[in-house]
This record gives sequence, structure tokens and C-alpha cells, in this order.
Amino acid sequence: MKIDRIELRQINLPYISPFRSSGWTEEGNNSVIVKVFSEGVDGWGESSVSKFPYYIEETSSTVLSVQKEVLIPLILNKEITHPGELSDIFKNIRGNRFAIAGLEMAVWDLWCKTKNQNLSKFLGGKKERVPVGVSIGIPENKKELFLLCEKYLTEGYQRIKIKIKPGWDVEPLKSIRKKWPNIMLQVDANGAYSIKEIKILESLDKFKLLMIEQPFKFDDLLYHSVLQKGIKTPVCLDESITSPDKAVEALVMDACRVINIKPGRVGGIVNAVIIHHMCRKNKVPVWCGGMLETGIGRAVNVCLAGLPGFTLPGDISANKRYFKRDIVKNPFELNSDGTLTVPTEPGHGAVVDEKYLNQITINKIIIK
Ligand code: OSB
Ligand code: MG
Repeated sequence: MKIDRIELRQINLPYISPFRSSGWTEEGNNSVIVKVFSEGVDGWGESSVSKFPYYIEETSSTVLSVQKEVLIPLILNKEITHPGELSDIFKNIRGNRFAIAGLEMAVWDLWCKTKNQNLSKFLGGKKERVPVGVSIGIPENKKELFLLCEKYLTEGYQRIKIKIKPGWDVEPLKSIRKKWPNIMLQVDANGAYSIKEIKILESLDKFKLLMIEQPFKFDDLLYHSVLQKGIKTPVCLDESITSPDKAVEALVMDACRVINIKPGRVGGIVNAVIIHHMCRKNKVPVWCGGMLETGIGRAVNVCLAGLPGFTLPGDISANKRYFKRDIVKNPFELNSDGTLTVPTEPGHGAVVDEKYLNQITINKIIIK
């Protein structure tokens, strides 16, 4: 297979409401959408970054330029027999993992379509449905938090994750646990705590949380391992796990007992699957994280979550939890058992609404 044309689009797709984490707010999805072509067949991918480098160093402009100047020249019009070869082709590239992942996803989608293979099945997915939860950003006040919890629990989501930061942790958790003593509940700090605040984190043990996600800095392992050794609640790492090697390091150090897998953060689907296999072998539960993706990245996530080691509910909610209108014609709906249905079509299964995509595109480049 030779890729003979690639289209890159920077988009601006507004969220239903702004999403607030401990250190930043997202107003809309500013991903780079990748479309690759080979002899008339196409494949779609998403580098789910933002306008600003708050979650990771990459932004939509760095992704666009690295894909255009560095990555695409290495694959355009070259013979590719399997998407797994991209790891080798890109082996000397440092960082820029979301840029690599968006391109790799599109090549996987294209390749699976030419082989009439479903992505999830091909990767070893066995599940028809995957359990999902919802991630709630930091609200204005407790009343808003309650209304949101109520809404998503009524809709049938299996677990709630709330974003926390110093000053917004013990109080909201106390209130939630008072009203819902038994729901699956977890927290995510996106690195907002310093080691001096370890006592607060230790005190969260009493809330019977499913996990505490990334309390310390985005690249830390050491302080996370100090915390994990002192509490019963599993520590989960998100930002700190940037590759299969980092995942091994984290487990050896006991820096976490759960891993959040996002294909973009680890440089693509192949690395995500490697981490999954390694964790499964070592009986470490994993779950699929989210980047508030469009329907394209979401379809990839649901396919990935179909693998057997993804035993915990993912941050993969139905498209309408994020967007009034998404750029796909087949959005996911929440099943009554709190799951999403894994696609079975060739590729990842997202059917792109190109007319609407063009409306929300702010910059498009064609490389051939
Ligand atoms: O830390 O998991 C995170 C969104 C953007 C960037 C980072 C994170 C998140 C979320 C939302 O928590 C997950 C989702 O619903 O897509
Ligand atoms: Mg996180």
C-alpha cells in the first residue's frame, strides 16, 4: 500500500460547555484531523491536542507543522505493508507523540479498510460493549456538581470522575459520598498537588475511590510511588506514562496500580496495545482515557477499549455529552447498561460528516 495524498485540518468544534481542569479550561476541540488516501480508499485519524500546551507540550500548530515537515515526508508514496511499520519509520523522532498518533490512526483505518478488517477485532478486541463513565470538569459550585452527577448517573453512566485541585477535593467528595455512598467514583488532579500536600491526598483514602489519577506533576514517578506505598486507594497515572518503557518503570517503582491509556499520549495505537498487553500479563487493570475527542478519536478509543485488559470504565462518553453536533454521522449512544457498543465495520468505523467538518475547519493543507 502506498499513501498518495494526505489532508490535514485544524478544527474548532465548540463543546456544549467549557471543560475546566485544575490548571486550564477547554472551550472547544482544536484537534488536527488527518485524512490519508491510497488509490481512492481513505482513512481518518485525530491528533487530539489543544490550542495551548497545558496538558502536553504539543499544540495544534506544532502537530500540523511536525506532520507536514517531518512525519509525512517519511511515509508519502512509500510502500507500507503494515501500519506497525510506522513505529520503525518514526523511531528517531523524539516526542511529538500526538502528531505521530494521529497519523498512525489514519493509516490503521485505511489499512483495515483495504483488508476489510475491523480495527478492534484486528487488535485482539473481544468485547461487544465497553463500560464507560463520565469525567466532570471543575464546576462553579457544589450545586452545579450535584446537578451534573445526578444527570449523568440518571443517564446510566457507570462511574463518575471529578477533577480536583487543592481547595476543591475533600469537600466535594464528602458531599458526593453522603448522597451517593456506593457509586464508582474517582478523581483526577492533572498534577495539581505538590509533595507538601501529600496529607490531603492520603486523607482521600476514606472516600473509597476507585483511584486517584495523576495527583503530582505531569512527568513525576517518584512522589507518586511515595504516595502509593502509603495509601490503599490505587494511584492511576495519566500524564506520566508517555511510552511502554515509562509504564514498565512506573510499575517497577510501584508509582501506580492502575494505568490510564490514551493512544495519543503514548505515541499511537501500537504503543497503547503494548502497554495493555504488559499490564494484562502483570494483572494491572487499565482503562481508556479521553481527550474530549471528536467522533474520530472516540471511535479509535472504543475499538481499543474492546481489548480484554480494559476492565475499568473508560472516559469515553457518548458524543452528545461533548458536542451539540459532532463531525461524524454515527455518534455513539449510551446503552442502558452503561456501555458503548464497539464498532464492527472495517477500520475504526467512524463515518465522517465532511460537509460539517469543512464548516468547522479553520486551516486545511493538502500534501501529495
Ligand atoms: O486528564 O484525563 C484527563 C480531558 C482533556 C485532557 C485531559 C483529560 C481530560 C478528561 C476528559 O478528563 C476525558 C474525556 O471525557 O474525554
Ligand atoms: Mg487525566
